[in-house]
Amino acid sequence: MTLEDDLRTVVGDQHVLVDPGLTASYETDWTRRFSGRARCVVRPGSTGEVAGVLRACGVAGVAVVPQGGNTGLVGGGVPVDGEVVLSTLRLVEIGEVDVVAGQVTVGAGTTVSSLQKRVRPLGLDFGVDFAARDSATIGGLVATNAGGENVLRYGGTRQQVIGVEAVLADGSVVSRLEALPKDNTGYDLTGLMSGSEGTLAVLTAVRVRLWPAYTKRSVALLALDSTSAALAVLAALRSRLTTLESAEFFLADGLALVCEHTGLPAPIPGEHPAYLLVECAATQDPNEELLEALGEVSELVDGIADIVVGEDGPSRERLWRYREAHTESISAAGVPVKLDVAIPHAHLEAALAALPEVVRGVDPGARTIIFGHLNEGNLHVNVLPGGAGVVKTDEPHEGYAVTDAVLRYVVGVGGSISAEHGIGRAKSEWLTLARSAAEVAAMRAIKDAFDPHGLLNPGVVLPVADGPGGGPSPSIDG
Ligand code: 2HG
Ligand code: ZN
Repeated sequence: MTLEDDLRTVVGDQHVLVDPGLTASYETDWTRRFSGRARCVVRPGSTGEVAGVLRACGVAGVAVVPQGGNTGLVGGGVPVDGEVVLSTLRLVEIGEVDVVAGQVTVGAGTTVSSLQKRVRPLGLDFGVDFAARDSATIGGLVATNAGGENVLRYGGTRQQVIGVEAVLADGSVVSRLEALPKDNTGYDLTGLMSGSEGTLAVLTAVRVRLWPAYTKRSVALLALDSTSAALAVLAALRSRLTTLESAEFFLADGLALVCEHTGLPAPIPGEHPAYLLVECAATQDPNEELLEALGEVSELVDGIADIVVGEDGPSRERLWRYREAHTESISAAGVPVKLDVAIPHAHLEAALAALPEVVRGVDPGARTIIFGHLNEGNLHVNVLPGGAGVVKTDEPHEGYAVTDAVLRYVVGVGGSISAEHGIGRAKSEWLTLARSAAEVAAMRAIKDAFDPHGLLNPGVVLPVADGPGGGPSPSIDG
């Protein structure tokens, strides 16, 4: 019996995909930068089937790459060479919503938008949201500890997770889906799963916290002379508006790409160095208090060139489109190197000026587009490489020099090499740049305890010593 035969016995013939025409969409990530070859794609329909898949792969000694909606941006959910891709897309059951506790249990393959559709009619909402909501799955959000557009108000995914059900590498199931708001019994395995990127277990279900659904919303887009002005506006708005939910920023070059790609006109006449999009949400219409706060802030902060406000649904959506269309507009212009970093606010203005230069130092023809989540200093540094022959030919792999230069700059100013997308394969070589030898050793010990045979997502988060993406990592002390 082959591994494929065993897998067919576990999940049924139609859920083991081997035909290249059927496996292709699971083998390349959304950016088209990361792709590999899967031995097969297996689509279990229950926790028991996930356990059976892991047991069969363990016996065969074949590694497993867990995958949700395949919207990851760091190469953490696609195969390299010959792994089994375990898709969670059939694990979509949504349990009964506990409106008193404000909780619900969902299958790991449930998309953000299906969860929203289920709970919003009950007056509740999920705390994490972002542009890929129609494809990104809750299991993927937990695996990457995704952030998104509402972290300012609700925190990231880890803060939304009350419990998980997960299958360990040996096929055993840990299940902690009870709804107790206070429970300190032993180590927090649930917390450990958030951000583990499929390297410790396969998540099959998640119990999430729900918040009151705020249906009344107001959005403003501000054109600013500098990012410092944007930070001053944000600080002033945060202290005036308890309803503030999002504070997103982008720059002139990103906006130009979006307008070119979408055909939208400029939202505000003229070209401005920085744009800040803020959204308030409440049970009562927050428009008046947003306008009042913006009036006060305009008196206080220098450098606000113009403000447009979106009060009704269509105008709010139109303003959001300028921010949310950045990812697709950049991808339409090429295959970017995506670096998702966080910078302390005190260094933000300098970093925004320095990063394009840092990139040009290693790739003179590159275009660097930066946008992101201002409140968390989370910059999405997207680099469209220069023309052929410009990228260093002695790079260990494409994008290495740009990644190395940007991440060294970021660590040098006390920033994080992964704000919300995870480390994946894209950044595992730089883990030791950002974490001490003692921390990495502790992470390796955790990985070895959960997955002693290296079955789950090898090379993700922790670099493999030898093999693709492996080799010695740049060191924290130089
Ligand atoms: C966003 O904030 C996502 O829109 C994607 O995190 C960021 O495309 C990116 O670099
Ligand atoms: Zn983001």
